[in-house]
Amino acid sequence: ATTARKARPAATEDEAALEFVTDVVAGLEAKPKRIPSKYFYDTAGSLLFEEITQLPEYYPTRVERGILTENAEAIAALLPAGSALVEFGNGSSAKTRIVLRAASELSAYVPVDIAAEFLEEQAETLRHEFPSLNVLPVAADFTRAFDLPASLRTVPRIGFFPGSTIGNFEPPDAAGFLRLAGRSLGAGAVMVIGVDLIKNEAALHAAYNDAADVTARFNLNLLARINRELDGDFDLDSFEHRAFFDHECSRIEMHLVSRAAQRVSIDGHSFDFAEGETIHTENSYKYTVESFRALAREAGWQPIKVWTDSDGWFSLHVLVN
Ligand code: AVI
Repeated sequence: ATTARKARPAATEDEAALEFVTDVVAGLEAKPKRIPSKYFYDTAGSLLFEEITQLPEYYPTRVERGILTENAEAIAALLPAGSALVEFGNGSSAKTRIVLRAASELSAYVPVDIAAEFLEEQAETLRHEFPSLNVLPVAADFTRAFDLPASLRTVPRIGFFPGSTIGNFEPPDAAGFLRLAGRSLGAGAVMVIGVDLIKNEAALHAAYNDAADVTARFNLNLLARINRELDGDFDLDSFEHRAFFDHECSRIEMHLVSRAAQRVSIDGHSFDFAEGETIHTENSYKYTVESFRALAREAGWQPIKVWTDSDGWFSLHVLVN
């Protein structure tokens, strides 16, 4: 078992490195230039994202935590006793603990994440905090099909996907993810999912253009990561952060704007930038309660309950498969 556990992350890491260089080269050869937002999250990027979640302007984390705290008992009541809670992501957040504390009759907690080492560390911490809970981490890319531990074959499953991470998927991919999650979790499974809502543009704009420039550093870290891991020579001072709300698409777009005409080399390839040309680095889709419910239905889930905060800024949905 020890060998299997060690071999899996190593193979996954090699594949991930190859996919990173392939995606970056293809993305910078495309017009307009783009890089998938999943590459934000190396160690430095994950720490910067942690910092973002604590910013006064970045309401999603705070508001969702409030919804979970206020409705923890009602949420727990919707989860069948003896179920396994399968979190899409590493479960390092305070939100996981709110659910684990309220749903005391869970048989297991299964965080699923690609970052194997961090996942195992977080699992160990949770085992100490919840000694009677069976914590069974799965090192896998949760956007693809993965196997749940065999011991859970006959146990009802609950999916947990907080943080509005679903908003970073293109809507067809969000539906695809939900469909796949439905297959992994099985018929009759429950899904608890956080979804950020459309709101006044000033609040949306501020959340992605914070005064302390943490989001700018988070965005620019992508270029620093390419320099570190792919032998790139991006000059970070000659790119700047841009984020804005696109009404038509109901999404925040993040870009890195080239301040000058320049040539950048990465892994032996060169890329030319015109002054003002951008790399599109992220979309963060915002939904209405109804537009998200329609997406969930299209992906085979039945919406049974939704909570929002009193301002209607964030929603927490319960879906049944
Ligand atoms: C992880 N995800 C939900 C964040 C969001 O709000 O779309 C990522 C983020 N990008 C900039 N700030 C936060």
